Amino acid sequence: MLSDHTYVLAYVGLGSNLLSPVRQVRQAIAELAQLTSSRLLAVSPLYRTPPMGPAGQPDYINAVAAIETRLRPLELLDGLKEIEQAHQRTRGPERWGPRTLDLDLLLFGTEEIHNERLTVPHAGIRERRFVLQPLLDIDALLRLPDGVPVERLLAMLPEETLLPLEEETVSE
Ligand code: ATP
Ligand code: 5RX
Ligand code: CA
Ligand code: CA
Repeated sequence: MLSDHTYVLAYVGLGSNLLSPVRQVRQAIAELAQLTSSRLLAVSPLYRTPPMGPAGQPDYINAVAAIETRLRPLELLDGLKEIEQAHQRTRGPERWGPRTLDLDLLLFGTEEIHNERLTVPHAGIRERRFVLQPLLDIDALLRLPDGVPVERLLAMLPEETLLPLEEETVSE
């Protein structure tokens, strides 16, 4: 199936900073593995990261998952939003406030998508170490649709190391 061109390799960013974030992210990974017409291929290590954007909220747990999918981009987005809802994601008064679970569609093959509901590659991808480092962990040679290596984007960010929570093993 890996060679079936009707499958697209998509990358999903996971983030949580409320109600046991590690548990939220682990559970979300299990739910991503159950997405229809899709297969979970790889998961990065989990990282504990200081909040970017609004300060004064808890640290985040961030990770990235690679998924092979036959869903179209908006169908995949709907699936991600369903999983967020299953985690009681609520919206406070403030933009970018703390959340139980955030699932962002980072990359969808080499497609560039710009519509009302979806911007792919994700609009923040180039500036966020907590996204770029786990992408690099999964594929050290990964490039964005414009051809820029993720490795190069990481090198351009201000020096700061992300420490993985622990090594995640694939087999049990
Ligand atoms: P950011 O997108 O900067 O990380 P956020 O994750 O807090 O911020 P949300 O409130 O979760 O933003 O999402 C708002 C809307 O963004 C969603 O309802 C969705 O329609 C839209 N959106 C656009 N592009 C994407 C994408 N690539 N992945 C997920 N949602 C997206
Ligand atoms: C807004 C991200 C402004 C960066 C956002 C996360 C900037 C976060 C996350 C961490 C947000 C979107 N911080 N902040 N992890 N999401 N560490 O997932 S809100 Cl500059
Ligand atoms: Ca986000
Ligand atoms: Ca989001």
